[in-house]
Amino acid sequence: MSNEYDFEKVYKFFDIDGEYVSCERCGEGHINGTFCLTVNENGAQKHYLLQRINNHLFTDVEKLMHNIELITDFCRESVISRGGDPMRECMNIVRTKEGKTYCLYGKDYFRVYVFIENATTLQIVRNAEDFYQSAVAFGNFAALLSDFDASKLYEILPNFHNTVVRYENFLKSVERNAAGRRDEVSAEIEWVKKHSYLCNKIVDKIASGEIPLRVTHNDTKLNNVMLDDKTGKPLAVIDLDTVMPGSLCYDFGDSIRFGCNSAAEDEPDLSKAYFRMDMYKAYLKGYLSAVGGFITDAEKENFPMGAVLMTYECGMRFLADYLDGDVYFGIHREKHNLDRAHTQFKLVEDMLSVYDEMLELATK
Ligand code: GN1
Ligand code: MG
Repeated sequence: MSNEYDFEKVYKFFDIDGEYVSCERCGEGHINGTFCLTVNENGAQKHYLLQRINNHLFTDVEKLMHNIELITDFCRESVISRGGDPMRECMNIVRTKEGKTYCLYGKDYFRVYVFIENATTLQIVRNAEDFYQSAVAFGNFAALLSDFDASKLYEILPNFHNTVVRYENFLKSVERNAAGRRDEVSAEIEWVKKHSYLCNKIVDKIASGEIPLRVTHNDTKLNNVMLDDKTGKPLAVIDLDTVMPGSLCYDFGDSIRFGCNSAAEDEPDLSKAYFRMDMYKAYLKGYLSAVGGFITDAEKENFPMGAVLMTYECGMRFLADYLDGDVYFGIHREKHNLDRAHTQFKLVEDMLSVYDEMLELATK
């Protein structure tokens, strides 16, 4: 796997001392390719995080990196001002020798970050304490961004969490039937259609101003928080590609989607995947402790709907990609996207069945 790209040539673009040793795939993202680059610097091994940017999705890499540079600079200043360690508690871009934040090699775009040593990301919640901690991390990140001037950011992926638009796109995928799989998944398609009454629940409230637009992360999966191996405490929020104007209801909701699943996002055995209220409570407590001081009642009241919608939307996106022939999300096995869609639909049903309790907990 290590020679997917000519890493030895790519790393030379960047301002990195030391001789190339290796570059191996790491990380679990579905969009960009993430690799751990090792160099030998005066006899010591040093690591970097090298990513191939998916420029089919992020078509304007310049604008993408403009956003990331602003956000990482902003985070670094805040870490420094509170006496933290800026090399471990935020993402640090390694520039090219020409001073750019990315390089183009052949047809591929690459960027490099400083590797955060002795830190882990979790693919599944281990315990309520971890999840509570990740809630505090995402909540603090939201609090930090509440001081960020949104007008400085490009909206990198417009309508990213516009569930109404996502549904329209889903129907187009059904119509196109590009991979010829429509008949196989007719039950799943019907399920999505039956639940489409959910789509506008938050979109309309954002449009009317009832729910405020803020600068949000938009991809608040548990595996986008780095935890310190020694203390178990969160170090940094990572994956800043989708930091854009959005809703905290979606940020809250996407964490719930991923972390309140008793199983992995792609668990094929659906009997293992169910919604965990204990984890919901833990996340809510951590998140409110960080954002409670500035969020509005309308946001809080829509946290549970954010969770339902993010899960519905993600399931619909997985199913659409299955219909399209697996062109968006990276897959590692046959029907991978379909397995992912199934867990999401199961979770939506679970959440709807305990919705009143979720709401009561969020608003009490
Ligand atoms: C993608 O690449 P990754 O895993 O960080 C996707 C998210 C989905 C997520 C589902 C830019 O994120 O929106 O929620 O997969 N990111 C993009 O696991 O589409
Ligand atoms: Mg991501």
